[in-house]
Amino acid sequence: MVNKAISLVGVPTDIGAGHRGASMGPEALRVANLAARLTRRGLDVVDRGNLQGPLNPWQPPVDGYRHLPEVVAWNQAVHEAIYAELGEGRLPIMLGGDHCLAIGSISAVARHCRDTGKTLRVLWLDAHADFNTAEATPSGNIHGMPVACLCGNGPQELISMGGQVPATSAPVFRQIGIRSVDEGEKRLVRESQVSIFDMRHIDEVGMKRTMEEALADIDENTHLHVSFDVDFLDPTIAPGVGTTVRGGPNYREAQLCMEMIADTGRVGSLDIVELNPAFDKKNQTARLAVDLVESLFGKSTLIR
Ligand code: B3U
Ligand code: MN
Ligand code: MN
Repeated sequence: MVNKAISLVGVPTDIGAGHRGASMGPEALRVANLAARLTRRGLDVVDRGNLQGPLNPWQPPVDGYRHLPEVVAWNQAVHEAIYAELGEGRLPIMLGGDHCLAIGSISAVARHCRDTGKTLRVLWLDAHADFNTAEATPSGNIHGMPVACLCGNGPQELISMGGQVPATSAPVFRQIGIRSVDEGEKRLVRESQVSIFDMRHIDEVGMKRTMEEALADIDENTHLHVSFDVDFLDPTIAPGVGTTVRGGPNYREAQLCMEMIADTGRVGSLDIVELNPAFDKKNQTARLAVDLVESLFGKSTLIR
């Protein structure tokens, strides 16, 4: 259980995505009652409303990147907001928005960890490795690049966010649920020290052992950041995302994943990203995301 006050920070943009609509994610999570459900768990929750930034100009890539100046502007706003919340001793939940925004949030968390002497561990729950570069990307969409940027491989404006280049490093990451990696991206991932627990691994050893491995060596000095890309989930239960990839974790596996993270008691910040209400049915994916976030904050079926 976390005993910190929680701040919800909405970031209504799809600036880094390949489909429009993730900009509606923050409101869909509010409509699914995220704040009230966490408050009901006894947590002190404040909704800070939405950050502001440029409109999506919907342009083709320039030098391998789509909308780079706008992506930088949104991430700067995210960085400042998340860093401020952490500085006040609060636990920020970023309501995305697409996954490019993790550059701002995780660079802020890394900066906070440097300030406070904490050890950062990032759990990256996603169907994708998000390790593309301008050369490797098939799309130019920066939501496919945040992990590479955070590890120092990307445009100067994004890799220098938060003052230190790189903002963090590959060994900090544990990627879970991966099942779609582009050809050029595969080589980059292999050459990096990012730990990947892909779907084959989960199939072979199960979610329980996978999470034990991903959470190994966490101690009381660890700040756990969870970057929850909703396309982590199997599309049969979570259709409301821009890029569905079949063969993801089912409801029970996803619940166990969240419960085991909760059991560590070390969650210090969270992103909920890539929720796209334009693809959803009756807000079911938002409601599922809220269920899972409740588990992440300590809800379990039995009293343990
Ligand atoms: N790897 C592809 C697709 C993608 C990455 N992240 C999402 N989609 N959500 C790319 O465009 O980089
Ligand atoms: Mn992602
Ligand atoms: Mn994804």
